[in-house]
Amino acid sequence: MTELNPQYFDHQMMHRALMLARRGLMTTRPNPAVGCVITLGTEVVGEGWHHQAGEPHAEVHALRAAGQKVRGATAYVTLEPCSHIGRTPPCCDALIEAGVKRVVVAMQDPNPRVSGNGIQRLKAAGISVDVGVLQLAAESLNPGFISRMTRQRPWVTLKMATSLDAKTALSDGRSQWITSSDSRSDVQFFRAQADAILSGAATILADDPKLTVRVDQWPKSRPLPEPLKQPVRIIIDSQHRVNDEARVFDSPAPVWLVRTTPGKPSCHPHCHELIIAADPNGKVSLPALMVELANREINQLWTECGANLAGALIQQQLCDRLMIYSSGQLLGHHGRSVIDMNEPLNLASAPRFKIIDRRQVGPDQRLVAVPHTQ
Ligand code: AOF
Ligand code: ZN
Repeated sequence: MTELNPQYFDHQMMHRALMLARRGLMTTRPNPAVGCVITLGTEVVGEGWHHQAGEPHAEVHALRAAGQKVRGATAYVTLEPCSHIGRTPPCCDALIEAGVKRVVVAMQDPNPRVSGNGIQRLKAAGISVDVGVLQLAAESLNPGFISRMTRQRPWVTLKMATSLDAKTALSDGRSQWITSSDSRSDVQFFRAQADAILSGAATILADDPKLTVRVDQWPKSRPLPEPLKQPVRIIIDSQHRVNDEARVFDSPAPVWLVRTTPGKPSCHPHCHELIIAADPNGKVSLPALMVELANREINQLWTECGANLAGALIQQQLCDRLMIYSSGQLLGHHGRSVIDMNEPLNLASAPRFKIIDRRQVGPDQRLVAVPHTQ
C-alpha cells in the first residue's frame, strides 16, 4: 500500500469541501457558502454544506451524516466554525461535543461576531486546529460576504454589453440587442448569484427591463438553483422619474427606489424607498448608498446601468469587477459610449483594470477585469 501524504490528503479533502460549498452559492445569502467534510482515517464519513440562512450550518449537516463515526475524526471546513448564537447554535460547540480530534479550516470567518473565536474555542477544548488550507480558493467563494464584513460595503460587479468598437447603443439610444441570446443567458447565472441588481432611472425609462433571473433564459449547461431566489432590484431615481407602470414592478421581488428626498408612495407593496444623502452635485451619494446596502445585508451587487452611473462607480472606485460582453457588431463613432467619465489628465492617471479572464460565449466574448493594484 502506498504511504499517505498527509498534506496532499488535507488539500484533497478541503477541495471536496469547497466543491460542496459551491452548491450553496445561489441560496445561502446573506450567509456565506460553506462546505464541510469529516474523515476518520482515510475514510470520508460525513459531508455537508450550508443550504440557506436559518437552516443548519455545513458542519451540522456533516456531523449528522457521520453519526457515530465522528469520535476522533477530522473535520475540514471552508470557513472557521462559528462561535456565536445566530439563527442557529454555535458550530464549534457541536464539533467539541461530537468528539472531533482535529479541525482543518480554510479561512477565518471575517464576521466580527466570530473572527477567530471559533478557532480559539476549539483549541481551548484540546482540538488540534490548522488554518489556511486552500485559503485563496475559499476566499474567492464568498467575495460579497467578505466585503460586507470587512469593508461595510457590497462587492460590486459592473456588467456591460458592447459592440466590437465598445459602443453600447446607437446614437438615438437603441440597444436591443447588441449581444447574442447566449450572452444574455450567461448573464442569468450571474444575476442569480447576486443579492441585488443595481440600475438607474435612465435605464428603466429607456429599456424598461424586468431585472429578474429568467428561468426561460437559464443556461442549459448549468443546473437551476433550488430554490431560485430573485435578487432585490435597486433603482437610483434621484429625480423621481420611475413610475408604477415600469416592468420592474411586474415581479413580486422587492424593488428599492433610491432617492435623496421622499416621493409619492408607490401602489406596489413590494416597492420601498431608500432615502440616501445627496453628494455635492445633488445626486445620490454612492458611498453612502453602499454603506446602507451593507447594513441591509447585500453581499453581492450586480450592476446593469447606463454610462453615467457606470462612470460614477468607476471614478469613485466602487467597482470591484467589470464584466463586459462584447459582440461582433460595429456601431461607428456616433454610437454611445459604454462609460461616461471625465477624461483623465494623462494616461498614467486613467483608471486601470487588469483583465483576468476572456472566454467565448456563443458568437460573443466575455471579458472579466478587476481593479489594477500596483
Ligand atoms: C459556520 N458554518 O456553514 C456557515 C457559517 O445566523 P446564523 O446562525 O446562520 O449565522 C450566520 C453566520 O455564521 C454568518 O454570518 C457567518 O459568520 C457564519 N457562517 N458558519 O460555522 C456555516 N454558513
Ligand atoms: Zn456555524
